[in-house]
Amino acid sequence: THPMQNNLAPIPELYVSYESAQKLKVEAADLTSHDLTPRQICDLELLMNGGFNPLKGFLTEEDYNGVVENMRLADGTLWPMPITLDVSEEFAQSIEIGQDIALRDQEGVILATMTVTDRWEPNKAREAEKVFGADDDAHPAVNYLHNTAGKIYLGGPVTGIQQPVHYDFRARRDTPNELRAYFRKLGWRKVVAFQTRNPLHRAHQELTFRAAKEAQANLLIHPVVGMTKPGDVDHFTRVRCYEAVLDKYPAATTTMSLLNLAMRMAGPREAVWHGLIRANHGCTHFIVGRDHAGPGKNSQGEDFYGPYDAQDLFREHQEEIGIEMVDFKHMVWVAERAQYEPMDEIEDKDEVTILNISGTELRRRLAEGLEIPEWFSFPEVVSELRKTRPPRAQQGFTVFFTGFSGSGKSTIANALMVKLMEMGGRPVTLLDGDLVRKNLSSELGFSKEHRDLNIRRIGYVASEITKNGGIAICAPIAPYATTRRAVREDIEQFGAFVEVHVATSIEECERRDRKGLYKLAREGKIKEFTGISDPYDVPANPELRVETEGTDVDNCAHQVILKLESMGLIKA
Ligand code: PPS
Repeated sequence: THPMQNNLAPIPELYVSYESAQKLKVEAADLTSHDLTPRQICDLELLMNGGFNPLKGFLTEEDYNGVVENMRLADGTLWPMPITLDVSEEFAQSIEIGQDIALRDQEGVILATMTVTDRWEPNKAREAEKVFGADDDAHPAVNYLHNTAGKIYLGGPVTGIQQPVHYDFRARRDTPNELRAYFRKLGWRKVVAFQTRNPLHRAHQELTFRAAKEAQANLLIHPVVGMTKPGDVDHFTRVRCYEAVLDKYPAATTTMSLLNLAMRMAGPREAVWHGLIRANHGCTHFIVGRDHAGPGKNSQGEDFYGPYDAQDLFREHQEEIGIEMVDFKHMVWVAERAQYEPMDEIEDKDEVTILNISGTELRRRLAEGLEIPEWFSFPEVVSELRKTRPPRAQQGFTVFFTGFSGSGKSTIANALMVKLMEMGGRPVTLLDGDLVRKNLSSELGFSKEHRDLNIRRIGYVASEITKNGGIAICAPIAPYATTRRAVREDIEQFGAFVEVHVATSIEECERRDRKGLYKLAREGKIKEFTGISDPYDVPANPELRVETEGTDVDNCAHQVILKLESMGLIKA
Protein backbone atom coordinates (compact mmCIF):
# COMPACT_ATOMS: atom_id res chain seq x y z
CA THR A 1 0.00 0.00 0.00
CA HIS A 2 1.09 3.54 -0.71
CA PRO A 3 1.51 6.14 2.02
CA MET A 4 -1.70 8.13 2.13
CA GLN A 5 -2.08 11.80 2.85
CA ASN A 6 -5.35 13.56 3.01
CA ASN A 7 -6.74 16.06 0.58
CA LEU A 8 -8.64 18.36 2.87
CA ALA A 9 -10.57 20.36 0.29
CA PRO A 10 -14.23 20.69 1.26
CA ILE A 11 -16.59 18.01 -0.02
CA PRO A 12 -19.98 18.74 -1.54
CA GLU A 13 -22.95 19.16 0.79
CA LEU A 14 -26.64 19.17 -0.12
CA TYR A 15 -27.48 22.35 1.79
CA VAL A 16 -28.61 25.50 0.05
CA SER A 17 -27.36 28.89 1.26
CA TYR A 18 -28.80 30.40 4.41
CA GLU A 19 -30.94 32.92 2.48
CA SER A 20 -32.31 30.28 0.11
CA ALA A 21 -33.03 28.01 3.06
CA GLN A 22 -35.19 30.66 4.72
CA LYS A 23 -37.14 31.10 1.49
CA LEU A 24 -37.40 27.39 0.80
CA LYS A 25 -38.65 26.76 4.30
CA VAL A 26 -41.60 29.07 3.76
CA GLU A 27 -42.39 27.52 0.35
CA ALA A 28 -42.01 23.99 1.65
CA ALA A 29 -44.72 24.61 4.22
CA ASP A 30 -47.28 23.96 1.45
CA LEU A 31 -45.74 20.67 0.29
CA THR A 32 -46.92 17.19 1.21
CA SER A 33 -44.90 16.21 4.27
CA HIS A 34 -43.21 13.02 5.26
CA ASP A 35 -42.42 12.67 8.97
CA LEU A 36 -38.99 11.07 9.13
CA THR A 37 -38.34 8.10 11.38
CA PRO A 38 -35.38 8.29 13.78
CA ARG A 39 -33.30 6.19 11.40
CA GLN A 40 -34.21 8.32 8.38
CA ILE A 41 -33.20 11.45 10.30
CA CYS A 42 -29.75 9.95 10.85
CA ASP A 43 -29.47 9.02 7.17
CA LEU A 44 -30.65 12.45 6.05
CA GLU A 45 -28.12 14.24 8.24
CA LEU A 46 -25.23 12.34 6.66
CA LEU A 47 -26.66 12.75 3.17
CA MET A 48 -26.94 16.50 3.63
CA ASN A 49 -23.57 17.11 5.28
CA GLY A 50 -21.58 15.01 2.81
CA GLY A 51 -20.99 12.05 5.12
CA PHE A 52 -22.58 9.87 2.43
CA ASN A 53 -20.87 11.68 -0.45
CA PRO A 54 -21.27 10.98 -3.43
CA LEU A 55 -24.98 10.30 -2.77
CA LYS A 56 -27.19 13.24 -3.68
CA GLY A 57 -30.39 11.93 -2.12
CA PHE A 58 -32.24 8.78 -1.20
CA LEU A 59 -31.40 6.01 -3.69
CA THR A 60 -33.32 5.71 -6.93
CA GLU A 61 -34.58 2.29 -7.97
CA GLU A 62 -31.71 1.77 -10.39
CA ASP A 63 -29.09 2.78 -7.83
CA TYR A 64 -30.80 0.64 -5.20
CA ASN A 65 -30.72 -2.44 -7.43
CA GLY A 66 -27.05 -1.87 -8.18
CA VAL A 67 -26.22 -1.42 -4.49
CA VAL A 68 -28.14 -4.52 -3.45
CA GLU A 69 -26.75 -6.73 -6.22
CA ASN A 70 -23.11 -5.67 -6.42
CA MET A 71 -22.46 -2.78 -4.02
CA ARG A 72 -22.41 -0.23 -6.81
CA LEU A 73 -24.52 2.71 -7.87
CA ALA A 74 -25.86 2.65 -11.43
CA ASP A 75 -22.80 4.62 -12.61
CA GLY A 76 -20.45 2.03 -11.14
CA THR A 77 -19.40 3.94 -8.01
CA LEU A 78 -18.74 1.76 -4.97
CA TRP A 79 -21.58 2.09 -2.40
CA PRO A 80 -22.43 -0.87 -0.18
CA MET A 81 -25.49 0.23 1.78
CA PRO A 82 -29.04 0.97 0.59
CA ILE A 83 -29.93 4.46 1.83
CA THR A 84 -33.63 4.40 1.14
CA LEU A 85 -36.68 6.41 2.10
CA ASP A 86 -39.23 3.81 3.18
CA VAL A 87 -42.84 4.95 3.47
CA SER A 88 -46.29 3.42 3.88
CA GLU A 89 -48.35 2.38 0.87
CA GLU A 90 -50.92 5.07 1.71
CA PHE A 91 -48.30 7.80 1.66
CA ALA A 92 -46.69 6.47 -1.52
CA GLN A 93 -50.07 6.51 -3.28
CA SER A 94 -50.78 10.07 -2.18
CA ILE A 95 -47.92 11.56 -4.21
CA GLU A 96 -46.98 11.75 -7.88
CA ILE A 97 -43.67 11.17 -9.57
CA GLY A 98 -41.87 14.46 -10.05
CA GLN A 99 -43.49 15.99 -6.99
CA ASP A 100 -41.48 17.74 -4.26
CA ILE A 101 -42.14 16.63 -0.70
CA ALA A 102 -41.05 18.16 2.61
CA LEU A 103 -39.02 15.98 4.98
CA ARG A 104 -39.78 16.85 8.58
CA ASP A 105 -38.27 15.75 11.87
CA GLN A 106 -40.39 14.33 14.67
CA GLU A 107 -41.26 17.79 15.98
CA GLY A 108 -42.42 18.88 12.52
CA VAL A 109 -39.37 21.01 11.62
CA ILE A 110 -38.68 20.94 7.86
CA LEU A 111 -35.14 19.68 7.33
CA ALA A 112 -35.13 19.19 3.58
CA THR A 113 -37.18 18.81 0.44
CA MET A 114 -36.95 15.89 -1.94
CA THR A 115 -38.03 15.59 -5.54
CA VAL A 116 -39.58 12.16 -5.85
CA THR A 117 -38.23 10.63 -9.07
CA ASP A 118 -38.72 6.98 -8.11
CA ARG A 119 -41.28 4.92 -6.26
CA TRP A 120 -41.17 1.13 -6.04
CA GLU A 121 -41.92 -1.86 -3.89
CA PRO A 122 -38.60 -3.43 -2.99
CA ASN A 123 -37.97 -7.15 -2.73
CA LYS A 124 -37.10 -7.09 0.97
CA ALA A 125 -36.17 -10.77 1.15
CA ARG A 126 -33.65 -10.17 -1.62
CA GLU A 127 -32.29 -7.07 0.11
CA ALA A 128 -31.90 -9.07 3.33
CA GLU A 129 -30.05 -11.91 1.57
CA LYS A 130 -27.71 -9.74 -0.45
CA VAL A 131 -26.99 -6.88 1.94
CA PHE A 132 -27.19 -8.58 5.34
CA GLY A 133 -26.31 -12.11 4.28
CA ALA A 134 -29.52 -13.87 5.32
CA ASP A 135 -33.26 -13.27 5.43
CA ASP A 136 -33.30 -13.90 9.16
CA ASP A 137 -35.11 -11.62 11.64
CA ALA A 138 -32.45 -12.34 14.26
CA HIS A 139 -30.38 -9.77 12.34
CA PRO A 140 -31.39 -6.35 13.71
CA ALA A 141 -31.41 -4.69 10.28
CA VAL A 142 -33.42 -7.52 8.71
CA ASN A 143 -35.86 -7.30 11.57
CA TYR A 144 -36.08 -3.56 10.94
CA LEU A 145 -36.55 -4.11 7.22
CA HIS A 146 -39.48 -6.49 7.68
CA ASN A 147 -41.12 -5.18 10.83
CA THR A 148 -40.43 -1.44 11.00
CA ALA A 149 -39.64 -0.11 7.52
CA GLY A 150 -42.50 0.90 5.21
CA LYS A 151 -43.49 -1.23 2.24
CA ILE A 152 -42.60 1.27 -0.49
CA TYR A 153 -39.35 3.12 -1.19
CA LEU A 154 -39.15 6.64 -2.59
CA GLY A 155 -36.02 7.93 -4.27
CA GLY A 156 -34.78 11.25 -5.52
CA PRO A 157 -32.45 14.19 -4.92
CA VAL A 158 -32.54 16.02 -1.61
CA THR A 159 -32.23 19.75 -1.03
CA GLY A 160 -30.96 20.47 2.47
CA ILE A 161 -32.56 23.25 4.48
CA GLN A 162 -31.16 22.72 7.94
CA GLN A 163 -29.31 20.16 10.03
CA PRO A 164 -31.29 17.97 12.39
CA VAL A 165 -31.38 19.62 15.79
CA HIS A 166 -29.29 18.10 18.58
CA TYR A 167 -29.39 19.40 22.12
CA ASP A 168 -26.80 17.01 23.53
CA PHE A 169 -23.02 17.26 23.18
CA ARG A 170 -23.30 19.97 20.53
CA ALA A 171 -19.65 20.91 20.76
CA ARG A 172 -18.63 17.32 20.02
CA ARG A 173 -20.55 16.98 16.74
CA ASP A 174 -18.79 17.83 13.49
CA THR A 175 -19.77 17.67 9.86
CA PRO A 176 -17.22 16.18 7.43
CA ASN A 177 -16.22 19.67 6.36
CA GLU A 178 -15.86 20.85 9.94
CA LEU A 179 -13.50 17.97 10.66
CA ARG A 180 -11.61 18.62 7.44
CA ALA A 181 -11.19 22.26 8.45
CA TYR A 182 -10.03 21.20 11.92
CA PHE A 183 -7.42 18.81 10.50
CA ARG A 184 -6.28 21.50 8.08
CA LYS A 185 -5.93 24.00 10.88
CA LEU A 186 -3.88 21.64 13.02
CA GLY A 187 -1.86 20.32 10.08
CA TRP A 188 -3.02 16.75 10.59
CA ARG A 189 -2.15 15.18 7.23
CA LYS A 190 -2.68 11.59 8.33
CA VAL A 191 -5.56 10.63 10.56
CA VAL A 192 -6.54 7.18 11.82
CA ALA A 193 -10.26 6.85 12.58
CA PHE A 194 -11.59 4.49 15.22
CA GLN A 195 -15.25 3.49 14.90
CA THR A 196 -17.00 2.36 18.06
CA ARG A 197 -20.41 1.76 19.63
CA ASN A 198 -19.07 0.53 22.97
CA PRO A 199 -17.38 2.11 25.96
CA LEU A 200 -13.61 2.20 25.55
CA HIS A 201 -11.48 0.20 27.97
CA ARG A 202 -7.74 0.12 28.35
CA ALA A 203 -7.23 -2.42 25.56
CA HIS A 204 -8.98 -0.09 23.11
CA GLN A 205 -6.93 2.84 24.26
CA GLU A 206 -3.73 0.83 23.76
CA LEU A 207 -4.69 -0.48 20.35
CA THR A 208 -5.84 2.86 18.96
CA PHE A 209 -2.72 4.55 20.24
CA ARG A 210 -0.57 1.82 18.65
CA ALA A 211 -2.47 2.06 15.36
CA ALA A 212 -1.82 5.80 15.23
CA LYS A 213 1.86 5.31 16.07
CA GLU A 214 2.32 2.65 13.41
CA ALA A 215 0.67 4.80 10.74
CA GLN A 216 2.56 7.85 12.06
CA ALA A 217 -0.78 9.55 12.15
CA ASN A 218 -3.08 11.43 14.48
CA LEU A 219 -6.09 9.70 15.94
CA LEU A 220 -9.79 10.41 15.64
CA ILE A 221 -12.06 8.60 18.07
CA HIS A 222 -15.26 8.57 16.02
CA PRO A 223 -18.05 6.91 18.00
CA VAL A 224 -21.52 6.33 16.62
CA VAL A 225 -24.21 8.15 18.58
CA GLY A 226 -27.08 7.79 16.08
CA MET A 227 -28.48 4.30 16.34
CA THR A 228 -26.47 1.27 17.36
CA LYS A 229 -27.32 -2.29 18.28
CA PRO A 230 -30.40 -2.67 20.51
CA GLY A 231 -29.21 -3.23 24.08
CA ASP A 232 -25.99 -1.20 23.74
CA VAL A 233 -24.90 1.19 26.48
CA ASP A 234 -26.73 4.49 25.78
CA HIS A 235 -24.68 7.17 24.05
CA PHE A 236 -24.93 9.65 26.94
CA THR A 237 -23.03 7.27 29.18
CA ARG A 238 -20.62 6.33 26.44
CA VAL A 239 -19.71 9.91 25.60
CA ARG A 240 -18.94 10.63 29.27
CA CYS A 241 -16.73 7.50 29.21
CA TYR A 242 -14.99 8.59 25.99
CA GLU A 243 -14.26 11.98 27.45
CA ALA A 244 -12.50 10.32 30.35
CA VAL A 245 -10.43 8.11 28.02
CA LEU A 246 -9.48 11.05 25.83
CA ASP A 247 -7.39 12.41 28.70
CA LYS A 248 -5.22 9.28 28.60
CA TYR A 249 -3.70 9.97 25.20
CA PRO A 250 -0.68 12.23 24.82
CA ALA A 251 -2.00 15.77 24.43
CA ALA A 252 -2.52 17.02 20.86
CA THR A 253 -2.33 13.58 19.24
CA THR A 254 -5.98 12.64 19.50
CA THR A 255 -9.43 14.13 19.15
CA MET A 256 -12.98 12.87 19.35
CA SER A 257 -16.06 13.63 17.29
CA LEU A 258 -19.54 12.12 17.45
CA LEU A 259 -21.07 10.57 14.34
CA ASN A 260 -24.85 10.57 14.03
CA LEU A 261 -24.91 7.37 12.00
CA ALA A 262 -27.68 4.77 12.13
CA MET A 263 -25.70 1.52 12.07
CA ARG A 264 -27.08 -1.57 10.32
CA MET A 265 -24.72 -4.15 11.85
CA ALA A 266 -24.00 -5.41 8.34
CA GLY A 267 -20.46 -6.69 9.04
CA PRO A 268 -18.39 -6.67 5.83
CA ARG A 269 -20.58 -4.26 3.87
CA GLU A 270 -20.86 -2.06 6.93
CA ALA A 271 -17.06 -1.90 7.23
CA VAL A 272 -16.76 -0.68 3.64
CA TRP A 273 -19.50 1.86 4.30
CA HIS A 274 -17.78 3.03 7.49
CA GLY A 275 -14.57 3.46 5.49
CA LEU A 276 -16.27 5.61 2.86
CA ILE A 277 -17.85 7.74 5.59
CA ARG A 278 -14.48 8.26 7.32
CA ALA A 279 -12.79 9.15 4.03
CA ASN A 280 -15.46 11.81 3.65
CA HIS A 281 -14.57 13.07 7.12
CA GLY A 282 -10.98 13.64 6.02
CA CYS A 283 -9.39 10.51 7.51
CA THR A 284 -6.62 8.54 5.81
CA HIS A 285 -6.69 5.35 7.87
CA PHE A 286 -9.42 3.26 9.39
CA ILE A 287 -9.23 0.57 12.04
CA VAL A 288 -11.17 -2.58 11.18
CA GLY A 289 -11.43 -5.21 13.87
CA ARG A 290 -12.39 -8.80 14.22
CA ASP A 291 -16.12 -9.14 13.50
CA HIS A 292 -16.49 -5.44 12.64
CA ALA A 293 -20.11 -4.25 13.10
CA GLY A 294 -21.22 -7.81 13.78
CA PRO A 295 -24.92 -8.42 14.49
CA GLY A 296 -24.45 -11.36 16.87
CA LYS A 297 -25.91 -14.81 16.33
CA ASN A 298 -28.49 -15.84 13.75
CA SER A 299 -31.62 -17.83 14.59
CA GLN A 300 -29.60 -21.07 14.38
CA GLY A 301 -27.18 -19.73 16.98
CA GLU A 302 -24.36 -19.23 14.46
CA ASP A 303 -22.46 -16.09 13.50
CA PHE A 304 -23.82 -14.22 10.49
CA TYR A 305 -20.34 -13.49 9.17
CA GLY A 306 -16.86 -14.96 9.50
CA PRO A 307 -14.64 -13.05 11.95
CA TYR A 308 -12.39 -11.65 9.21
CA ASP A 309 -14.94 -11.22 6.38
CA ALA A 310 -15.09 -7.48 7.05
CA GLN A 311 -11.32 -7.10 6.82
CA ASP A 312 -11.25 -9.17 3.61
CA LEU A 313 -13.95 -7.17 1.86
CA PHE A 314 -12.38 -3.93 2.99
CA ARG A 315 -8.93 -4.92 1.71
CA GLU A 316 -10.45 -5.83 -1.65
CA HIS A 317 -11.93 -2.35 -2.09
CA GLN A 318 -9.39 -0.27 -0.21
CA GLU A 319 -8.18 1.75 -3.22
CA GLU A 320 -11.69 2.75 -4.18
CA ILE A 321 -12.70 3.56 -0.62
CA GLY A 322 -9.73 5.88 -0.50
CA ILE A 323 -8.71 5.03 3.04
CA GLU A 324 -6.11 2.60 4.32
CA MET A 325 -7.14 -0.23 6.61
CA VAL A 326 -5.33 -0.75 9.87
CA ASP A 327 -6.22 -4.17 11.17
CA PHE A 328 -7.14 -4.44 14.77
CA LYS A 329 -4.68 -6.14 17.09
CA HIS A 330 -6.12 -8.37 19.75
CA MET A 331 -4.63 -6.75 22.86
CA VAL A 332 -4.27 -8.72 26.09
CA TRP A 333 -2.93 -7.87 29.53
CA VAL A 334 0.31 -9.61 30.40
CA ALA A 335 0.31 -9.70 34.19
CA GLU A 336 4.06 -10.28 34.71
CA ARG A 337 4.97 -7.28 32.59
CA ALA A 338 1.95 -5.22 33.70
CA GLN A 339 1.22 -4.07 30.16
CA TYR A 340 -0.97 -4.65 27.16
CA GLU A 341 0.58 -6.53 24.24
CA PRO A 342 -0.79 -7.74 20.93
CA MET A 343 -1.68 -11.40 21.44
CA ASP A 344 0.10 -12.55 18.27
CA GLU A 345 3.35 -10.83 19.24
CA ILE A 346 3.75 -12.53 22.60
CA GLU A 347 6.51 -15.09 22.24
CA ASP A 348 6.52 -16.50 25.76
CA LYS A 349 2.78 -17.23 25.92
CA ASP A 350 3.32 -20.36 28.00
CA GLU A 351 5.38 -18.63 30.65
CA VAL A 352 3.24 -15.56 31.30
CA THR A 353 -0.25 -14.90 32.64
CA ILE A 354 -2.50 -13.53 29.91
CA LEU A 355 -5.64 -11.79 31.12
CA ASN A 356 -8.75 -10.55 29.39
CA ILE A 357 -12.35 -9.82 30.38
CA SER A 358 -15.08 -10.49 27.82
CA GLY A 359 -18.09 -8.25 27.27
CA THR A 360 -20.35 -10.87 28.85
CA GLU A 361 -18.11 -11.16 31.90
CA LEU A 362 -18.01 -7.38 32.25
CA ARG A 363 -21.83 -7.20 32.20
CA ARG A 364 -21.99 -9.95 34.83
CA ARG A 365 -19.59 -8.11 37.12
CA LEU A 366 -21.55 -4.87 36.73
CA ALA A 367 -24.86 -6.64 37.40
CA GLU A 368 -23.51 -8.24 40.54
CA GLY A 369 -21.51 -5.24 41.70
CA LEU A 370 -18.23 -7.22 41.55
CA GLU A 371 -14.73 -5.85 41.19
CA ILE A 372 -13.55 -4.61 37.79
CA PRO A 373 -9.75 -4.47 37.89
CA GLU A 374 -7.79 -1.36 36.97
CA TRP A 375 -5.77 -3.21 34.39
CA PHE A 376 -9.02 -3.77 32.49
CA SER A 377 -10.60 -0.33 32.54
CA PHE A 378 -10.03 3.20 33.74
CA PRO A 379 -11.67 3.97 37.10
CA GLU A 380 -13.56 6.94 35.56
CA VAL A 381 -15.08 4.63 32.94
CA VAL A 382 -16.00 2.00 35.49
CA SER A 383 -17.66 4.57 37.70
CA GLU A 384 -19.76 5.91 34.77
CA LEU A 385 -20.80 2.37 33.87
CA ARG A 386 -21.70 1.60 37.47
CA LYS A 387 -23.95 4.63 37.53
CA THR A 388 -25.91 3.45 34.47
CA ARG A 389 -25.73 -0.25 35.27
CA PRO A 390 -26.05 -0.40 39.03
CA PRO A 391 -26.01 -3.89 40.55
CA ARG A 392 -29.32 -5.70 40.30
CA ALA A 393 -30.09 -5.17 43.96
CA GLN A 394 -30.22 -1.42 43.26
CA GLN A 395 -32.06 -1.52 39.93
CA GLY A 396 -35.76 -1.07 39.52
CA PHE A 397 -37.94 -4.06 38.70
CA THR A 398 -41.55 -5.07 38.14
CA VAL A 399 -43.49 -7.91 39.75
CA PHE A 400 -46.43 -8.74 37.50
CA PHE A 401 -49.17 -10.91 39.03
CA THR A 402 -51.63 -12.53 36.65
CA GLY A 403 -54.58 -14.82 37.34
CA PHE A 404 -58.36 -15.06 37.47
CA SER A 405 -60.59 -12.58 39.23
CA GLY A 406 -60.66 -13.53 42.89
CA SER A 407 -57.53 -15.69 42.59
CA GLY A 408 -55.83 -13.72 45.36
CA LYS A 409 -53.61 -11.46 43.21
CA SER A 410 -54.46 -8.25 45.05
CA THR A 411 -54.16 -9.75 48.50
CA ILE A 412 -50.74 -11.27 47.77
CA ALA A 413 -49.63 -8.09 46.00
CA ASN A 414 -50.56 -6.03 49.06
CA ALA A 415 -48.68 -8.39 51.36
CA LEU A 416 -45.66 -8.26 49.07
CA MET A 417 -45.78 -4.47 49.00
CA VAL A 418 -45.62 -4.09 52.77
CA LYS A 419 -42.86 -6.69 53.05
CA LEU A 420 -40.79 -4.75 50.51
CA MET A 421 -41.55 -1.47 52.28
CA GLU A 422 -40.44 -3.02 55.56
CA MET A 423 -37.08 -3.82 53.90
CA GLY A 424 -36.80 -0.29 52.48
CA GLY A 425 -34.31 1.04 49.96
CA ARG A 426 -36.56 1.52 46.94
CA PRO A 427 -39.96 3.16 46.48
CA VAL A 428 -42.76 0.66 45.88
CA THR A 429 -45.87 1.32 43.78
CA LEU A 430 -48.85 -1.01 43.63
CA LEU A 431 -50.77 -0.97 40.36
CA ASP A 432 -53.68 -3.13 41.43
CA GLY A 433 -56.31 -4.11 38.85
CA ASP A 434 -59.16 -2.25 40.51
CA LEU A 435 -57.02 0.79 41.35
CA VAL A 436 -55.83 1.08 37.76
CA ARG A 437 -59.33 0.75 36.38
CA LYS A 438 -60.37 3.58 38.67
CA ASN A 439 -57.45 5.96 38.04
CA LEU A 440 -55.97 5.14 34.63
CA SER A 441 -58.55 3.19 32.67
CA SER A 442 -61.92 4.33 33.92
CA GLU A 443 -63.37 4.55 30.41
CA LEU A 444 -62.41 1.00 29.44
CA GLY A 445 -64.51 -2.16 29.38
CA PHE A 446 -63.50 -5.81 29.01
CA SER A 447 -63.26 -6.41 25.24
CA LYS A 448 -59.91 -7.77 24.01
CA GLU A 449 -58.97 -4.30 22.73
CA HIS A 450 -59.82 -2.61 26.01
CA ARG A 451 -58.11 -5.23 28.15
CA ASP A 452 -54.98 -4.86 25.97
CA LEU A 453 -55.06 -1.08 26.29
CA ASN A 454 -55.45 -1.41 30.03
CA ILE A 455 -52.46 -3.78 30.30
CA ARG A 456 -50.30 -1.64 28.00
CA ARG A 457 -51.02 1.38 30.22
CA ILE A 458 -50.04 -0.58 33.30
CA GLY A 459 -46.92 -1.75 31.47
CA TYR A 460 -46.02 1.81 30.51
CA VAL A 461 -46.31 3.09 34.07
CA ALA A 462 -44.40 0.09 35.41
CA SER A 463 -41.62 0.59 32.87
CA GLU A 464 -41.23 4.23 33.94
CA ILE A 465 -41.11 3.18 37.60
CA THR A 466 -38.58 0.46 36.78
CA LYS A 467 -36.45 2.88 34.74
CA ASN A 468 -36.31 5.25 37.68
CA GLY A 469 -35.14 2.58 40.09
CA GLY A 470 -38.44 1.82 41.83
CA ILE A 471 -40.42 -1.36 42.34
CA ALA A 472 -43.72 -1.69 40.48
CA ILE A 473 -46.18 -4.37 41.60
CA CYS A 474 -48.94 -5.00 39.06
CA ALA A 475 -51.98 -7.17 39.74
CA PRO A 476 -54.37 -7.24 36.77
CA ILE A 477 -55.96 -10.35 35.28
CA ALA A 478 -53.96 -9.78 32.06
CA PRO A 479 -55.49 -12.74 30.25
CA TYR A 480 -53.56 -12.53 26.96
CA ALA A 481 -50.06 -14.02 26.65
CA THR A 482 -49.01 -11.79 23.75
CA THR A 483 -49.90 -8.65 25.69
CA ARG A 484 -47.99 -9.89 28.74
CA ARG A 485 -44.98 -10.54 26.50
CA ALA A 486 -45.16 -7.02 25.05
CA VAL A 487 -45.20 -5.57 28.56
CA ARG A 488 -42.25 -7.77 29.49
CA GLU A 489 -40.28 -6.37 26.56
CA ASP A 490 -41.11 -2.78 27.52
CA ILE A 491 -39.88 -3.35 31.04
CA GLU A 492 -36.83 -5.51 30.40
CA GLN A 493 -35.12 -2.54 28.72
CA PHE A 494 -34.84 -1.03 32.19
CA GLY A 495 -34.88 -3.85 34.72
CA ALA A 496 -36.21 -7.26 35.60
CA PHE A 497 -39.75 -8.41 34.86
CA VAL A 498 -40.97 -11.04 37.30
CA GLU A 499 -44.15 -12.72 36.15
CA VAL A 500 -46.06 -14.45 38.93
CA HIS A 501 -48.95 -16.68 37.98
CA VAL A 502 -51.48 -16.88 40.81
CA ALA A 503 -52.67 -20.33 39.81
CA THR A 504 -55.95 -20.58 41.72
CA SER A 505 -58.30 -22.72 39.65
CA ILE A 506 -61.44 -21.21 38.18
CA GLU A 507 -63.53 -23.64 40.27
CA GLU A 508 -61.92 -22.37 43.47
CA CYS A 509 -62.32 -18.70 42.43
CA GLU A 510 -65.98 -19.32 41.68
CA ARG A 511 -66.49 -21.19 44.94
CA ARG A 512 -64.96 -18.26 46.89
CA ASP A 513 -66.80 -15.66 44.76
CA ARG A 514 -65.71 -12.81 47.05
CA LYS A 515 -67.37 -10.05 45.05
CA GLY A 516 -70.37 -12.06 43.84
CA LEU A 517 -69.22 -11.50 40.25
CA TYR A 518 -69.09 -15.18 39.24
CA LYS A 519 -72.72 -15.59 40.15
CA LEU A 520 -73.62 -12.61 37.96
CA ALA A 521 -71.39 -13.95 35.17
CA ARG A 522 -73.16 -17.33 35.30
CA GLU A 523 -76.49 -15.59 35.11
CA GLY A 524 -75.24 -13.70 32.04
CA LYS A 525 -75.53 -10.39 33.85
CA ILE A 526 -71.80 -9.71 33.33
CA LYS A 527 -70.56 -10.46 29.81
CA GLU A 528 -67.03 -11.44 28.74
CA PHE A 529 -66.12 -12.62 32.23
CA THR A 530 -62.65 -14.15 32.36
CA GLY A 531 -62.75 -17.90 32.87
CA ILE A 532 -66.51 -18.10 32.41
CA SER A 533 -67.23 -16.45 29.08
CA ASP A 534 -63.85 -15.01 28.13
CA PRO A 535 -60.42 -16.61 27.57
CA TYR A 536 -57.39 -16.79 29.86
CA ASP A 537 -53.99 -17.88 28.48
CA VAL A 538 -52.22 -19.74 31.29
CA PRO A 539 -48.62 -18.41 31.50
CA ALA A 540 -46.28 -21.02 30.03
CA ASN A 541 -43.02 -19.90 31.68
CA PRO A 542 -43.68 -17.48 34.51
CA GLU A 543 -40.77 -16.71 36.85
CA LEU A 544 -42.99 -18.10 39.62
CA ARG A 545 -46.28 -19.91 39.99
CA VAL A 546 -48.04 -19.77 43.36
CA GLU A 547 -50.80 -22.12 44.49
CA THR A 548 -53.19 -20.45 46.90
CA GLU A 549 -55.33 -23.43 47.76
CA GLY A 550 -54.08 -24.61 51.17
CA THR A 551 -51.36 -21.93 51.40
CA ASP A 552 -51.88 -18.72 53.34
CA VAL A 553 -51.29 -15.25 51.90
CA ASP A 554 -48.19 -14.57 53.99
CA ASN A 555 -46.54 -17.72 52.67
CA CYS A 556 -47.45 -16.87 49.04
CA ALA A 557 -45.91 -13.40 49.43
CA HIS A 558 -42.86 -14.98 51.04
CA GLN A 559 -42.39 -17.25 48.02
CA VAL A 560 -42.21 -14.13 45.87
CA ILE A 561 -39.64 -12.60 48.23
CA LEU A 562 -37.50 -15.75 47.95
CA LYS A 563 -37.74 -15.59 44.17
CA LEU A 564 -36.64 -11.95 44.17
CA GLU A 565 -33.69 -12.87 46.38
CA SER A 566 -32.65 -15.73 44.14
CA MET A 567 -32.75 -13.37 41.15
CA GLY A 568 -30.44 -10.97 42.97
CA LEU A 569 -33.05 -8.23 43.03
CA ILE A 570 -33.15 -7.90 46.80
CA LYS A 571 -30.47 -8.66 49.33
CA ALA A 572 -31.41 -10.94 52.22
S1 PPS B 1 -57.82 -7.09 32.63
O1 PPS B 1 -58.39 -8.17 31.80
O2 PPS B 1 -56.49 -7.43 33.09
O3 PPS B 1 -57.89 -5.81 31.94
O4 PPS B 1 -58.76 -7.00 33.91
P1 PPS B 1 -58.47 -6.10 35.22
O5 PPS B 1 -58.14 -4.72 34.87
O6 PPS B 1 -57.53 -6.83 36.10
O7 PPS B 1 -59.90 -6.03 35.89
C1 PPS B 1 -60.45 -7.13 36.44
C2 PPS B 1 -61.40 -6.73 37.56
O8 PPS B 1 -62.57 -6.17 37.00
C3 PPS B 1 -63.73 -6.83 37.52
N1 PPS B 1 -64.50 -7.29 36.34
C4 PPS B 1 -64.15 -8.24 35.44
N2 PPS B 1 -63.13 -9.12 35.37
C5 PPS B 1 -63.09 -9.95 34.32
N3 PPS B 1 -63.99 -9.99 33.34
C6 PPS B 1 -65.04 -9.15 33.36
N4 PPS B 1 -65.96 -9.19 32.38
C7 PPS B 1 -65.15 -8.22 34.44
N5 PPS B 1 -66.04 -7.26 34.75
C8 PPS B 1 -65.63 -6.70 35.90
C9 PPS B 1 -63.29 -7.91 38.45
O9 PPS B 1 -63.66 -7.50 39.73
C10 PPS B 1 -61.78 -7.95 38.35
O10 PPS B 1 -61.16 -7.72 39.61
P2 PPS B 1 -60.18 -8.77 40.34
O11 PPS B 1 -59.36 -7.93 41.25
O12 PPS B 1 -59.32 -9.43 39.27
O13 PPS B 1 -61.07 -9.70 41.03
